[in-house]
Amino acid sequence: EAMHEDLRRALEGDPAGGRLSLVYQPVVELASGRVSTYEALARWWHPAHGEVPPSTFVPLAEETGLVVALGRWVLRAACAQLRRWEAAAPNAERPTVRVNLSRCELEQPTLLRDVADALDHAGVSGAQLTLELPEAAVMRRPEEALVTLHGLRELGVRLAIDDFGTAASSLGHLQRFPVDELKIDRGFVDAAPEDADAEAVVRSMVALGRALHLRMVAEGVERPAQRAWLADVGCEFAQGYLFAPPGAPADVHGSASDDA
Ligand code: G
Ligand code: G
Ligand code: MN
Ligand code: NA
Repeated sequence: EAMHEDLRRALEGDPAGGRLSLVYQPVVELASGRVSTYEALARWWHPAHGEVPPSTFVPLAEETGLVVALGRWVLRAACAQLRRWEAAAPNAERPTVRVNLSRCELEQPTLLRDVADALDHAGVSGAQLTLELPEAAVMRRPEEALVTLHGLRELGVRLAIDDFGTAASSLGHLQRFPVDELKIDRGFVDAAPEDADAEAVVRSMVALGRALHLRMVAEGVERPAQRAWLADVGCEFAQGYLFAPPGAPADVHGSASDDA
């Protein structure tokens, strides 16, 4: 009965707990229209309840001690997918992937080892992995986060602040954090460019990020007018339904893939 027991089974690969998978959503370079990388998003298909959203099962995992196992599963599955993309297109540029971490995952003492193990196990380079860290997660205990972020950087992974703008970053911390990228929360992108306040806020975020030499990614882009305006204000990358919704890995690369 208990949902977390089913989640535990699914994490162990027992079909009685349903099935975990990853879908992938592209990040597009606005100037060229090229897909630059893919964000992995976890899905859980439960035998009785159907699709359970990550906004439900990630907190469930956190409350029941399954969060370490879930994080390991996601990292391993995403790195394994990198290998399959490489095998399917050996002469292409090395594929890259992005994985989301919750605050709780960021604060796990096993995080560095788990990331290193996932990379080693799949035989992929740290440079092929970006970790998306919610702004609220890194800003909650910034001194501790700083140590973790440096440790992650030593593994060669890239770091992005996700949902940027939602948690009142201290600009001092932002400047000191070894991050590569800011993802502007879709709440700001939604209303822009028509809403003058949203327009000004996003424009300022892009200017700030560029001044700090950070790559800027706008999320939740749904309309052509947003795309044109973002390119105009100097945001180089974007993600959203306008380009593609999250999809199965075979869809995103149009080539062979096993089930993740
Ligand atoms: O995929 P969807 O839009 O439903 O994602 C909803 C939320 O769940 C997003 O905030 C996303 O970052 C988070 N999420 C999706 N997949 C994962 C995952 O593998 N791990 C963690 N920690 N969060 C995830
Ligand atoms: O917090 P995070 O950025 O990881 O959330 C990713 C979530 O955003 C995914 O669940 C994905 O389905 C959703 N998403 C991606 N693109 C769009 C979009 O253009 N519009 C809306 N409304 N949601 C989106
Ligand atoms: Mn994200
Ligand atoms: Na986000």
